[in-house]
Amino acid sequence: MKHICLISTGGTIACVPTENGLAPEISAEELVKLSGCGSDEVTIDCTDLFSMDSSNIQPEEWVIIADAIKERVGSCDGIVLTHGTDTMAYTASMLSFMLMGVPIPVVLTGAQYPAVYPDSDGRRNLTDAVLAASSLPGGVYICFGGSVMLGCRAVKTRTTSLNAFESINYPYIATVHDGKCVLLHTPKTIKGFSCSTSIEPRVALIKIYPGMSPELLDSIKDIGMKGAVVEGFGLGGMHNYRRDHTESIRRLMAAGIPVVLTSQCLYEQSTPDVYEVSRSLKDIGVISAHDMTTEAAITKLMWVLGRAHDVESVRRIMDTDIAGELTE
Ligand code: ASN
Repeated sequence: MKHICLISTGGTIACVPTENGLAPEISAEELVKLSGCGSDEVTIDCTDLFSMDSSNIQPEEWVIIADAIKERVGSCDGIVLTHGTDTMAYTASMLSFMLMGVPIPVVLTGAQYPAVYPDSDGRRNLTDAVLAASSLPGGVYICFGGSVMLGCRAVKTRTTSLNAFESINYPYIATVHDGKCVLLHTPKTIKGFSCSTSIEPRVALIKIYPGMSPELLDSIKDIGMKGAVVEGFGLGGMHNYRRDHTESIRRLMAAGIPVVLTSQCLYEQSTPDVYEVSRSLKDIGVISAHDMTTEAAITKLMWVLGRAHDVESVRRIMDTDIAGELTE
């Protein structure tokens, strides 16, 4: 008999139609009843942590979620967290860092359509997530549309389709069908569980576009940002003439604000090494996100800034694989 803790936080899976649109109101207990995910082989212990559209999930909620999971590690075989899909990849990435080395599976799931709708994907997703949480090795995952992904490699790539998430630059962990969770790839084991929720949310995420004013980058210092992720073009290029972004990034780094370079492309790695136009970014010491997703890069930077304060220490941790988010 497996013992699973189900923690609900809201999202479409828990929504009901209201005068003002879909609003999350269904409890974890009701979700279990609707999906029929309990069985003779599993007991499910339900907790309603909060009931929010995930567009409102912020660093404060991540800390509450991580603490709720930490409290339950040791008293159950796995945890299922129901969550809205819109920011699920951010939460899964942040939990991967906050709960580094978690010895049991923590499986996030949700739905594109409310579980109360007759053709909702939510009931299947929840049943699949309970199966995944009963059988996977320790780690943070997203289970959605029959696929299980490492939490820090998942990205929401579709607004309405049932296969809303993809695993980016990393193999799928498992597939769930016909009541079976089939392991496809075993993630590396991280020894020693520690829950570390100290983070620095004052981090900017800036997408470069043709003609963008470099003052936009400069201004993040004036509004108190402690770090930035910059999405460059392709491998990580950006203007270095007429409007010189490199010079703005140099000023930020010199002021002790670490800048992480990532790509606007979803797949494959970013690097300032290849093109002349971005070589000076390397010279000024920009930190490469390598093949991390933007969701992993921004949440990792918040987490790293919670424990490291100078640019070189931040670089060292950003360059180190913590939870499978990075191919070293
Ligand atoms: N707006 C919803 C949420 O993220 C979307 C969903 O769950 N499908 O909470």
